[in-house]
Amino acid sequence: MAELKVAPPKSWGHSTVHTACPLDCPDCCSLDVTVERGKVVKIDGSHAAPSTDGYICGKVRHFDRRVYHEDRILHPAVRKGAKGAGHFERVTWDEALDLIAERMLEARDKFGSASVLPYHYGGSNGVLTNEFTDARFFRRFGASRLARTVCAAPTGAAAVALYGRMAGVSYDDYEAARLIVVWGCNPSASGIHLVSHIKQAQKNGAKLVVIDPRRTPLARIADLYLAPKPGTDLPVALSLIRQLFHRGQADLQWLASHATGVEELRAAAEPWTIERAAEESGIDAAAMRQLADWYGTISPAVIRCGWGQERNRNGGGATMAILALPAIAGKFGVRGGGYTMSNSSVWGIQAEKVIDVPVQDSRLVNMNHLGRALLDYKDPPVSVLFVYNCNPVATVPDQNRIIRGLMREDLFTVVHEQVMTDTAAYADVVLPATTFLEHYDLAKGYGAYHLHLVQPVIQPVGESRPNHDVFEELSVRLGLTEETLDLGECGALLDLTSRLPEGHAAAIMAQQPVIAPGQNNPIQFVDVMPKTSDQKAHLFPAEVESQNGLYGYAPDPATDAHPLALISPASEHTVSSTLGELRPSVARLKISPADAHPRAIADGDQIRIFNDLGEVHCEAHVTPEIRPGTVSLPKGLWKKSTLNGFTSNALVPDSLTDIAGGACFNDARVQVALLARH
Ligand SMILES: Nc1nc2c(c(=O)[nH]1)N[C@H]1C(S)=C(S)[C@@H](COP(=O)(O)OP(=O)(O)OC[C@H]3O[C@@H](n4cnc5c(=O)[nH]c(N)nc54)[C@H](O)[C@@H]3O)O[C@H]1N2
Ligand SMILES: Nc1nc2c(c(=O)[nH]1)N[C@H]1C(S)=C(S)[C@@H](COP(=O)(O)OP(=O)(O)OC[C@H]3O[C@@H](n4cnc5c(=O)[nH]c(N)nc54)[C@H](O)[C@@H]3O)O[C@H]1N2
Ligand code: SF4
Ligand SMILES: [Mo]
Repeated sequence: MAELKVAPPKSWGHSTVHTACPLDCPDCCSLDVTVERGKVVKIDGSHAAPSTDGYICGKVRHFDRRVYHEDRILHPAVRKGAKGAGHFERVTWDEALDLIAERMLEARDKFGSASVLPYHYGGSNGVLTNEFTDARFFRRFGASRLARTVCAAPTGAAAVALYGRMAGVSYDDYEAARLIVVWGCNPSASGIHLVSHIKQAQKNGAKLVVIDPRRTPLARIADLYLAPKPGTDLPVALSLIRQLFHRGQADLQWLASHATGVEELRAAAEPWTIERAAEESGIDAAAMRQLADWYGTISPAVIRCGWGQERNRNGGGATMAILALPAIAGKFGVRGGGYTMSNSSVWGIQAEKVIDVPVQDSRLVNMNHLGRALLDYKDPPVSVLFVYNCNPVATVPDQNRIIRGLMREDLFTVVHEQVMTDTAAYADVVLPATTFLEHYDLAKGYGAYHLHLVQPVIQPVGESRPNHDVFEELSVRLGLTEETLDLGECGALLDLTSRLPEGHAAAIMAQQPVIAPGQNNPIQFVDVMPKTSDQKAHLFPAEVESQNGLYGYAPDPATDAHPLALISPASEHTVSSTLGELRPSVARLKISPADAHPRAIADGDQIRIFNDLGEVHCEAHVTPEIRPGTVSLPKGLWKKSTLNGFTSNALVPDSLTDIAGGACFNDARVQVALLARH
């Protein structure tokens, strides 16, 4: 492997630095960042990655507001005063790290090393800041393991089971489709670079179908819009499958040679007539028949499957049934035909090689059960909680239980963060973290097929440090390692990318985004095959454990007291809760006129949303853009964005999805009432 050294940009005067956006977004944009006298003055999209096409979202264009925000954590600090009050006193890095090392050793002596719980999700979602030196550190220590299930657990399990995570249809190939089905996905907020290709396909004559309880921007321009009750996609998809078989539109010949489990899936779909699925989902039966008709007759047809349909008790089965559709209808094998789910695994990056410590057999904690883990787990109790890359008070189910857990006087909480989040306020020690404009990372798209080098464009703000510095230093302090990895050197970076041909690794280091080898614009079942044992689609993967039985349906959890389904989808203002500090005003609950009028709620009124788990006070946005029976609050709100300091997750149960232990954000069932007139 070539010896390459990554150096920070030489000139800290006026310069434009090429880098990439690693945030949790499918698009993985290439960026040009302008720096003047060491400060970021402009962030823009570049043309280095074709899919970026020179433009980026507003969130990252203004990311400098986070970098220099008054809530930015500038130095390590220890708690002064009550937990959660947010009062801290500055200490040095040495003092902070010594204290953390001391408390970890104390916890190990008293309760065993599994009493330390690392708690993290994507953070900036880069390859080096995530499941890397952090994993090495916690494995060496023998800490509890975390099942990272807050997102994409059911969709990931479904995609693995059916197709071994086959690479998906690329964004630009949507222009070749004649029928596009956008299912549980809102790319206008969550991955904007797909939208222009969908619009171009429409200009080329393609039909667009959107399946979403909310009228999203794409739903507004769709040829057919289906608004299911949240959590009912499984019957909808199964009824389409049934209809395809009954109308002779299942591609039996293709299925015979490329799929297994066909008869079992057919049997599972058989009870779901269009009428019964329409009744269960609240969709008009004629609209469902229209979709079945189009999907049975129009090719190429592509499904953009998102994550909206996974976040409920049926999320895994629903995603499996949706992903089975292109196989049943014989949609693979042509450009613009098939599906796109997540492309996150196409790189085959092997961080394990560098981590070099096997996964320990220690206690496994499902991250959706954080509140329970903190309050109820006894053997051993959670004594040290180490939060990084995550803001669980804002983003994880059952907010009240989590807060009660974080208030435990005998819990020692470390939070490594960029800004003073709602979670950091409960820390015993806060450590300042760099942003992606201040450290090295590798960014890989999970929609776009790009892998880029992320490099520091400015010096770390304040005393902030990247994750690997913190974990490597702590490893040394705890006597777990002698040698530390310097990510300014290329070694670790290149090792991670060593599955790439050498030229590609060198290109990445030279700031050229690299496209997944052999997987740019793949035609499914031609250029890429399922990564299953026999390269076939496994339509009834019996090894999958489902709480409902495979393709089994669990009914709506609504009650008379809490009849409304609360969803909390991605908004264009934040990435999960990242940038939530910049949200200026009180959040608004989308509620349909049909639900608002009987409750005497008018647009702009102050309202309470409540169930047995909690209560949120905010304002009403009365709009026909949400289906009756469903209400919607933005995902990722901070406490300051509501009137009483609680957000959607205060109303979300910590029940788990049918498959893979995922979060059931959209199984929150609530009542809404007037609080005060506008
Ligand atoms: N701007 C922005 N971009 C983001 C993010 C963000 O927070 N903000 N988050 C990033 C992350 S972490 C992820 S995982 C992705 C998520 O990307 P998406 O999947 O596009 O986002 P979601 O908002 O979770 O869900 C998509 C849609 O599903 C709908 N929905 C909710 N429940 C159901 C249901 O039961 N059935 C159906 N059919 N639809 C339903 C919602 O109304 C929403 O419009 O986006 C990423 N990109
Ligand atoms: N109600 C509801 N809740 C949801 C969802 C929903 O649909 N509804 N969606 C869920 C989804 S899809 C996801 S992916 C999760 C995400 O939930 P989280 O993992 O909590 O994601 P973020 O809110 O983006 O918080 C990440 C934090 O990491 C910090 N960070 C970023 N980079 C670094 C770094 O390099 N080092 C360190 N130490 N910290 C860093 C950021 O400042 C940020 O505060 O939220 C989930 N929460
Ligand atoms: S968040 Fe997504 S759209 Fe915005 S710059 Fe990053 S990759 Fe691009
Ligand atoms: Mo996510």
